Amino acid sequence: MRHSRREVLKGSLAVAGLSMLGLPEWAMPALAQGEVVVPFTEWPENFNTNPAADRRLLDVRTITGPITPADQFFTTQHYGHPVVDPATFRLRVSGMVDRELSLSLDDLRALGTTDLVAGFECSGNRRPLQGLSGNARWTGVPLRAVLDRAGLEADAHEVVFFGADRGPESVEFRTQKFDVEQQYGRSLTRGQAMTTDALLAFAMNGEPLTRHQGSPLRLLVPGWYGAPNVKWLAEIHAQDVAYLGKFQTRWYRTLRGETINGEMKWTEKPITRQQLKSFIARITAVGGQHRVLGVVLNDGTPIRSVEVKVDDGPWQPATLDPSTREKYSWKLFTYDWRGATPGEHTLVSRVTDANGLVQPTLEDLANKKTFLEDNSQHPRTVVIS
Ligand SMILES: Nc1nc2c(c(=O)[nH]1)N[C@H]1C(S)=C(S)[C@@H](COP(=O)(O)O)O[C@H]1N2
Ligand SMILES: [Mo]
Repeated sequence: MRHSRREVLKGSLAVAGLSMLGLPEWAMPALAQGEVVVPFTEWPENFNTNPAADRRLLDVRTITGPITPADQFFTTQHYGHPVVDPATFRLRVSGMVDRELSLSLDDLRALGTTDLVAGFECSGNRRPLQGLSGNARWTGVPLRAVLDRAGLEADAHEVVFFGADRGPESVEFRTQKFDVEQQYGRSLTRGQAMTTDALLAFAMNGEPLTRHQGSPLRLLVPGWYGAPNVKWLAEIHAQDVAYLGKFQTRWYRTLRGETINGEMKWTEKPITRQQLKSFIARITAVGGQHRVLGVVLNDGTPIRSVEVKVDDGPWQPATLDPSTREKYSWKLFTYDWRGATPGEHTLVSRVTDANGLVQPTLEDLANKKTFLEDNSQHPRTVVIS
């Protein structure tokens, strides 16, 4: 199922094969001797990767390889980082199921584990930092295996995931307001739960999940934005109706003008699959040469091309890193910027997927009113001396 170890091995052999064919090998994005980062002029002066005790951003200028180390992986959440003891941990599965379950980590492992590389960003990730993004290898149990074990009843149309973290919320109803305590909750429809490659992950990059990343267990929906990846997963609850919790229906939604039946309609949709996006992570200089490194994120649809444009020049093809070709991995790309002249320059990337979908410009997104899901082309400015 999905990316077994054997497939992963096959993938890396294919990469090795590239160099045997005499094609240029991917040059590791780590800085070469004497290579220096050219500052982005739009970068905030007092950039802090830890703006709050429970929040961390990735400094995308420091990306050194396809996999983001655990101590650099971004972390963001609504109610702080709860501590859950892996030894006494039990995942509860309840509601409209044939068998209610209470599973230890060992019980979960016994259902069969798999691993895959998945990159994701928070739906609020945007310019100039783009630091609410990362890429890791996740190991866990396919969600389907757990749902099959419990047996979803015929009318169980919605599967709700609750984290162990909780906090006070004010729920509005017409003219009233109710102060209640809530857990972080997200849901998938039965169809989404059974057809996505969703994983109940207990390890990241081969190590048990850290507290920041949701120890001991989190939901991972590959190809989707971060919000559905419920950390400190405590309960799975099957029900017959849609889940209307705050973080499902109110906090993470996009107001967009769309043409439906020839008429503009303002739609409010939950964030789900990642919109096709690329951004330049850094520009470096070594011995008069310039190199651009960037990142592509999407829902797992194969990528056709990434291009880079310098000032008003033509779009030029960038090179995708073959070690990031796994379906849900973020993709890294490089572009050799030749003949950079002194002065200010603007560089921008755009990605096109196998269906011909092209990353939009900011102007193309004029009818997107709320700030989430900003996948617009992101111009970076640098000054070459
Ligand atoms: N339990 C719980 N899970 C959560 C959240 C949360 O507040 N509580 N935040 C979500 C959001 S909005 C994002 S972007 C991702 C961030 O995952 P990370 O901290 O591992 O990068 O976690 C998601 N899972
Ligand atoms: Mo998020």
